[in-house]
Amino acid sequence: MARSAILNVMVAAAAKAGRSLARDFGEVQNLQVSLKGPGDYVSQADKKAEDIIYSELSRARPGYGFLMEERGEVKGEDEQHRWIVDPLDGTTNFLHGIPLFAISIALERQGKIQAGLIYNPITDELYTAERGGGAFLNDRRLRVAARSRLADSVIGTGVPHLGRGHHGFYLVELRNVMAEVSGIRRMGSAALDLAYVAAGRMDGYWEDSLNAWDVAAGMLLIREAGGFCSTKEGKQDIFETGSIVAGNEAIHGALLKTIKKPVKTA
Ligand code: 2AM
Ligand code: CA
Ligand code: CA
Ligand code: CA
Repeated sequence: MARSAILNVMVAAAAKAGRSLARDFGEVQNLQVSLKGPGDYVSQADKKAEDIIYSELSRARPGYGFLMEERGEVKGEDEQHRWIVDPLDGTTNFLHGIPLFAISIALERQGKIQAGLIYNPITDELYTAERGGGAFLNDRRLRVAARSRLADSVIGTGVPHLGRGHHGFYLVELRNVMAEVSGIRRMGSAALDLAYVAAGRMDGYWEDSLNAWDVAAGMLLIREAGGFCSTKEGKQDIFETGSIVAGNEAIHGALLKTIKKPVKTA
């Protein structure tokens, strides 16, 4: 598959950062780890990977701005373009030796996501998408799953934890979804969750309290794989509230309805 110049730039940055993450994953017990907030860890591995991506992308496209998890917003001279980067999505998995984590890189042009990449350096699975150009896992074109009933579906989610607000509403959502689906999965990497939905491995996914860098690349992957994603309120701009619901058209619609069902008192 011939990749565009911009995807080649993103793939090269992710490959280099991925080698750094894979090395650090092999010696995870020696990494310096610090706490950003309750339950919110960051390691040297996150920072090294982010530094690599920052310098590779800056060199290839001087002047583009950045929004990165560890650096925050870095304004560029070029106000049309911005990279949205999570250098390590799934830090908790990483620090526990669980090989479910990914690099997520998206390129925004005039406020629209133009290209997206999600890369798991341990499985060497590379997900890429360009606006209007389809979504791919390595060289294979992706399509969201075709199952249209929740009863047949496996649905991914993210479970709130220490430091992520009050959780009562989530338990209601989870109870509603549990009652209607074939299975629920909790992987611990929002970027991989979205990539798995794009690849048709999971039929749908929902989570709250996410940031742009968790979802920017994954949303494009899903849309380019024929899927739908929105906030829980059905808004297209998921950066507004930080919740996300994804799936094919039928599952996306069914999930939106199901998570909002009122609490039943038995
Ligand atoms: P991270 O590993 O990059 O921090 C897991 O459900 C998802 O939530 C992951 O994408 C993870 O991204 C993110 N996450 C983990 N801890 C978080 C926190 N304290 N606040 C917001 N998002 C978090
Ligand atoms: Ca983090
Ligand atoms: Ca993240
Ligand atoms: Ca991260």
